[in-house]
Amino acid sequence: MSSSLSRREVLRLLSFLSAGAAGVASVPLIGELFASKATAQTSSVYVRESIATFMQSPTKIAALRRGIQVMQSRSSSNPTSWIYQANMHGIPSNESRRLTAWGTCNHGSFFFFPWHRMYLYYFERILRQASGDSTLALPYWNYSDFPDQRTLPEAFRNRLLPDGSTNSLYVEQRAPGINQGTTALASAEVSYEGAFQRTNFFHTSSGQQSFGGRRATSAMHRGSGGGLLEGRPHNQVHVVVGGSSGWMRQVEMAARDPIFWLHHANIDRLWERWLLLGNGRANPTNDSDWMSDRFTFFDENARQVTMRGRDILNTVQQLNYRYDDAPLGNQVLVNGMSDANRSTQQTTTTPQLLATTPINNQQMLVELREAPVTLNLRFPQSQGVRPFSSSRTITAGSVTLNVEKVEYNPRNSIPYEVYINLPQGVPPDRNSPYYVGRLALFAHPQKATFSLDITEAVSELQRLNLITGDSISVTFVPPGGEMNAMQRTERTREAPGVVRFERVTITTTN
Ligand SMILES: [Cu+2]
Repeated sequence: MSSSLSRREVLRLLSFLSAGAAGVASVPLIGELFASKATAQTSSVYVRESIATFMQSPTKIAALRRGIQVMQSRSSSNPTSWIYQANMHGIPSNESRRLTAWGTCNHGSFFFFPWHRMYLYYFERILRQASGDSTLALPYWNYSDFPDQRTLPEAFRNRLLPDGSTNSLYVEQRAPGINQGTTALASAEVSYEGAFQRTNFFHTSSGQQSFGGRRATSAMHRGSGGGLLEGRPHNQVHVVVGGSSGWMRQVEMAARDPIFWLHHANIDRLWERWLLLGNGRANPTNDSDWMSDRFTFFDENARQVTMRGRDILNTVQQLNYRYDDAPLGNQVLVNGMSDANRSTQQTTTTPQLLATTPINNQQMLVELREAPVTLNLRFPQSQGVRPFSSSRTITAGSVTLNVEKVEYNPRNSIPYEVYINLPQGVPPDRNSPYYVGRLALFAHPQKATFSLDITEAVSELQRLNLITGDSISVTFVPPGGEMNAMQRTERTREAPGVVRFERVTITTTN
């Protein structure tokens, strides 16, 4: 799946190039994206650039590092300090203070997107002022469109700069392999296709899916109704970068890692891209809670402000920023999706059970530790046709892997790799068609169901005849090298906690 996805991504890029981004003013051509030239700025609109472009300007990188350093030098009770800002996302367990707006991030509901946009907006203003560079805009990490940009951007990897000074973009608390640049994000971890196929911004009950998350009437710190994009790439990237106990995998620490802000800028950019696809894709502007609920932030003068959904709908007109990439045409991004397919996305059928691990009356828990675990799933007796046989096309619907009632240590647990039908004796490979992504328990409530969209993976396995229709298995694998490296670098710390759950199911909404 991953290799074909990359190919598809390349094709997409090529069709974008040939389309020439006609009619879009001041959009950089791809050649310029890689060149060091800055996008011509005709107005006062700040342009958030891909870090690959941004890094080519020593001036810009220096401004970014300086801004972070200055923020880090401020007292944690100062709202424009690095720690104050990070604590707005989540409060570390050893922190007894509860200052204004701390611990107010929104996950697992349709407030995820607007809250993080507001958070980034004020953070960017603070960072710009701290840097002393009035032109500084937040870069984004484009692991989405370019497979060769899926390792941590180089500027973030080293503790020290060539002149011996401290690199404020570096933190030690990342997964092994991330700071070395040897671990790349896999296609199955960053794919946004499933999310982009959705035309509904929100959903209203569990079992449904949407781009942006379940509807809520008020702020939700840790909800279980995350939208598809929040699941992947958002949660996936958090746990791959953070590993078992790094900062990015913990809600309370994530925003202390400078890469957090570039990751979220990319998520914010993908929201813009989704809207551009049209065909009913829109923000929920009819929802009064989404539009009018107020969230608290601080501006660059440490002045307390509030913001509502209605204040952040248009990034150019209301927030004075845009992203450096062109609005891609519909035909480019939704190729392979039929109209009939798209029209069924909105229907609210209850998910059908395709397969499940056996349930016994004791509700035996499955425990994941340091060794791989394979579970064989059974098909419900009532099923006439085997659910994954070639005679049954499931590619038109969506298929979800559910891990039910998961318990885990939010500060320290292994982000297991998940494989479907991995044959015995075949070494797990995140670039193989069996790989469907991580058990990405980020901001995940205890004993809630973790869901992963596996539509693409299953249809690819079907195409390759790797699902026979007689059986299906799910394998959880600790990331290669993770345990050894953890034991080496964190000998004095506690071992990652056991992950427990009740059962695994595969469901479809078709
Ligand atoms: Cu995040």
